[in-house]
Amino acid sequence: MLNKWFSAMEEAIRELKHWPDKSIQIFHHNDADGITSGAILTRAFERQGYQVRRFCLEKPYPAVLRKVYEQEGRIIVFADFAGRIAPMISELNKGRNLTLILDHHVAEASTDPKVHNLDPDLFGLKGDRDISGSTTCYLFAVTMDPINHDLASIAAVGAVADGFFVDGRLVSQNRDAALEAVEQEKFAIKQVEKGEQYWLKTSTGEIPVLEFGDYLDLLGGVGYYHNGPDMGVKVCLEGVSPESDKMVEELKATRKKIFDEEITRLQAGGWKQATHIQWFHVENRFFPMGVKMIGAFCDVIRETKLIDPNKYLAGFQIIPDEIPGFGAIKFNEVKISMRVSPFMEGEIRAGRVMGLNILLPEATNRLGGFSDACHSLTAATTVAIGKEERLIEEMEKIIQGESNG
Ligand SMILES: [Mn+2]
Repeated sequence: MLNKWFSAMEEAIRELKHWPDKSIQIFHHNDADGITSGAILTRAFERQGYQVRRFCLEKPYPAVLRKVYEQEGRIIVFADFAGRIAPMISELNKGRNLTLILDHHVAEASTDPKVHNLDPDLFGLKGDRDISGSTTCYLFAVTMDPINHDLASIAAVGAVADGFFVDGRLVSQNRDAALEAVEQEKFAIKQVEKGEQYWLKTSTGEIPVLEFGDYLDLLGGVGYYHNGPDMGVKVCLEGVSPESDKMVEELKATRKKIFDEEITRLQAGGWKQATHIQWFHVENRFFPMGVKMIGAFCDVIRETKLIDPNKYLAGFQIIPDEIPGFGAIKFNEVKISMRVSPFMEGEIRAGRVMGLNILLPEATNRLGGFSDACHSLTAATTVAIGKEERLIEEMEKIIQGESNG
């Protein structure tokens, strides 16, 4: 199976080298794994002489993809997302652009020979165990040119930050990348009681990789609309600097201020109450933070006295009509993030109440929205602006076992 994956990558690289366009557009995710993926690919393609344009996305929104695929004859690369939507990308592409997908999430096969879905999930590896987005990009880069072996430590950072361990340790391809980085003296592995701790060796000393991952997550998430992802990629390739430290401190202060203000609003009666769901809407008040932050805010309050522990918790945030560096784009969409209190968590785990993975996607579908990451205890989808109240009502209907309409 693995041989097949490497053959598929070699085939894609052959095609890449014969493609007339010598510029590459990289679209990558904004978490630590996605930022390290973007950094690895940028360096690797630049080394091959390509002119690289890099765009960081919180999600591969269909509106963005439609605009991307207005182009023809280009080379388009997706990193740390898009594995599952290869069929949709194939439909949009229709053989016109060379597309490479370097994701590690659960994937579906491409239906366009010009769309190379190189997601290792299609070749027997598990993205939530064996291989991160960053390690996927790293192995692609090394297959393209062994000179890229020096990027192993960046791959290992993404793997640790994505947080998939077996008995507290990286395994499989992720582990191999980390061991390579250790050999290159850029990485250290320390045995601790419950597994391993990972350290990044830098010119200014050793940094715990989990801490460095948080640093990248902050740049990518809190700093999304403030050039944070660019700084994140720079930090991966060149190391942290006083400039990046300053940016991270400012972003932490921004997040604290915005969250504190929102908590004050909720205390002052900013809630809306349905029978089983308590919800609120931050409109555009979280800008310039990315839309991942509505989920992060729900995480902050879900265990506090701010919420009714017997109800589901939902927050809405408007998706700005802009992708940094890519330009204006009309989304007209709002993101909903849902969480639950520790009490409700127990109820869901015991099967006494419905999990968010059923409740939210079902209601979102009824309103023609877009479901993405839905798990039983955390879930997020998007719907058109103006449908917020109806989405809550649909969920109430589902909870009460009523039929559609
Ligand atoms: Mn990832």
